[in-house]
Amino acid sequence: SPSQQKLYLLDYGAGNVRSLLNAVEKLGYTIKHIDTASDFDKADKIIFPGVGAFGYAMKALREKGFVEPLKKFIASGRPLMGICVGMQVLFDGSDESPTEPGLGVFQGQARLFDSKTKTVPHMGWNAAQKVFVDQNPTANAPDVSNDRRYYFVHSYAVPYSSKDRQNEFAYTATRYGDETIISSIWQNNVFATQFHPEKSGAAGLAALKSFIEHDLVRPQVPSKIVAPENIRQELTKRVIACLDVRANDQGDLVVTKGDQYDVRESAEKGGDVRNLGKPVELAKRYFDEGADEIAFLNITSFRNMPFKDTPMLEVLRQASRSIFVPLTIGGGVRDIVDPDGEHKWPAVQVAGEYFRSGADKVSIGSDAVYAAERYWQREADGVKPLLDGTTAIEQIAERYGKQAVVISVDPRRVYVDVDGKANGHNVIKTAFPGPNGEEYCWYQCTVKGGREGRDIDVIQLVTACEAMGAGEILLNCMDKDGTNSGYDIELISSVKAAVSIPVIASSGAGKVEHFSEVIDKTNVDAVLAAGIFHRCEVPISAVKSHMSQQDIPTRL
Ligand code: 1PR
Repeated sequence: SPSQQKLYLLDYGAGNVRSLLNAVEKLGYTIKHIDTASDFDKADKIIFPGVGAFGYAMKALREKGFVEPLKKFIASGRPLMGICVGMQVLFDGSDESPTEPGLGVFQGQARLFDSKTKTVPHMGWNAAQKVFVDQNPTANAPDVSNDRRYYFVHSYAVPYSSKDRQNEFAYTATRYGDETIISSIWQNNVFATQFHPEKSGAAGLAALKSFIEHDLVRPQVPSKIVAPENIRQELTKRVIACLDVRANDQGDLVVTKGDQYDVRESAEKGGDVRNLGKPVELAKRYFDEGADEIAFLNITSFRNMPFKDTPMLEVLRQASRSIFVPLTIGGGVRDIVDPDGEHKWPAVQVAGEYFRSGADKVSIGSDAVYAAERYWQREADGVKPLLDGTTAIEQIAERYGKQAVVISVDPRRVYVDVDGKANGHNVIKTAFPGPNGEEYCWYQCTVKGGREGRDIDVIQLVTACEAMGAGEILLNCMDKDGTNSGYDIELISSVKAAVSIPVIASSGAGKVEHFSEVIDKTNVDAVLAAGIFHRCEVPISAVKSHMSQQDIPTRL
């Protein structure tokens, strides 16, 4: 019976496996870790997660002596489920790491998506469509349904082609822009998904459950294979709930919300930090209400305590136990030193602690601004190579994959009289003139929660961060934050045009129409709001039904 079988997790130290453990527990099962090569013999079933870079995964497997035992396990006919990079490494290789061959269980090569025609990484909720019409349907098939949406996040994928006989192991395919990829495979005792079931809400839990509870051994080769052109494009626009977290004056951890970054009540009202609820409780509510992702921004980053004691680690541990959509954590992701002055935490280790506690992505604010300043300085000085691998962005992306690195930008408008470059900054003509009738502006980047402006504009920042390997831009706007007056379309359009990584629109949402407006006018990849969700003014479900009425693809 499923409850007696010995289920193992093949953890080789990459990214967030806590979500997977939590998902298995949520389904009522326990799972052990494979620690040594001999553990493979004890396992009845193995789940092989993968987060991060292909080369890192293969290297880690090799160094742990897991390559041969894993191949032997697969050959033995016992069920294996691979996830994301855990699926890709089953193939011959990936263009991501040309010198590091894959396990070669399946023929095929993971290729980089074409970023000239679309946003890369492919990030968000998409369909996984069955690619064959099974003449002998079996109850023991992986529970993946054409009608549901699954969470994908990856830059490389194995292309799907119905002509290729080798693709007979494909189970589902997914369309992303002009490309169709294999989104899950199923052959004999191996089932693997490119999407993350542990991050795909109820749909993902169902897929995982079917693997745990059945022996998913694929019967005879299928009959009719669906052509790639018949796989529909289904990627949705994500709706993200954002929680700014800090300690209030009583020392309690609260979700707060600023008005143009000022999180305190007015002096008449006592001047306290605005308290809009408890972080884990509120996040859970947003998951239940259908948020596609949740972000926690630790806005004061608790500088006066050892990093291991930062309450955000516990917030993540608790939140990830009952929330099965991606979690982002930001605030204080940089090299830090504990108050004892001894214990040093390089940014990549800070991020690692967050991932192990349940985060899927980290967001970097101030540190990204400093890194971008150094980047442009090197460029001006003609230093080669331009990238030296020392920044937090590069190191976290290298270790955990670029999809795990979000840049949180806190820009504000600076009005100028003239077109062209203002002190070398990218200037736009604005439909909303400044206080003295200025018709042009640029967006200045700030650090330290908006308290300090720097001599770098938002376009310089995002392009440098993209070059360093960032995977996504969370684009706030200090002028719009908390105003409920709508997103800054001019800002968002200019950033969206400057990068090919996903952009999240943030700051200013006040009603459902603001969400559809920013998507229609800027083609932004995701929309984020805070205040209106916290104050229950507009529920997430209302945003989504409005989007779907406007024919904007959304996960309902
Ligand atoms: O610099 O890497 O330590 O990161 C600090 C992080 O904390 C940054 O991501 C920065 O944006 C955030 N932060 C710092 N101070 C504040 C503040 O409000 N005083 N919050 C702050 C940023 C903006 C968004 C907000 C949207 C939507 N708040 O988080 O959720 O503007 O709000 P709305 O829908 O209510 O308009 P580092």
